[in-house]
Amino acid sequence: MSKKVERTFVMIKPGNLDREIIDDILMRFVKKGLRIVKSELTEPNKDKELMEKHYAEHREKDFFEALISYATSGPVISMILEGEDAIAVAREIAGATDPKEAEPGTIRGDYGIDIQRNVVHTSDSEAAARREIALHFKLNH
Ligand code: FUP
Repeated sequence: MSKKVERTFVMIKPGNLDREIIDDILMRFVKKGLRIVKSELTEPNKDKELMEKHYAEHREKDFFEALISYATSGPVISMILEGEDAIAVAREIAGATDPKEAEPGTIRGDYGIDIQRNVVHTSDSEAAARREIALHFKLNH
């Protein structure tokens, strides 16, 4: 199958900035060949609407309120990563949603605390990547 250069949106979630794991997380993506096109320390804790839009697909779920409350509990690092098959590669590096199920060697497997505090978000499709990049960086890439 041919590979193509893609961009994906990655976010290091609240509660991780003072855990001394940020450089390791960034290096995992870079070592796999993804380039950091843009990165920003942002404060969605001051922008609940942004996170409600980010997680809009989960609006009807019973965990939605808790998820938004966590997602807006502190600053995050937002990034655009680019590379071959960037969307799938970044999700592989992140690991399964629930850290209990994530393989050792993945970010969530190594650093995830529980399903909510699972360290990173990465886009799950091309449409999601486009939407999330536009939403978080207020522009289209
Ligand atoms: P992922 O694409 O791996 O980030 O996972 P999902 O889109 O399925 O879920 C988005 C976020 O909702 C997860 F990162 C964590 C949170 N979540 C919960 O808090 N509780 C749940 O039961 C399921 C997901």
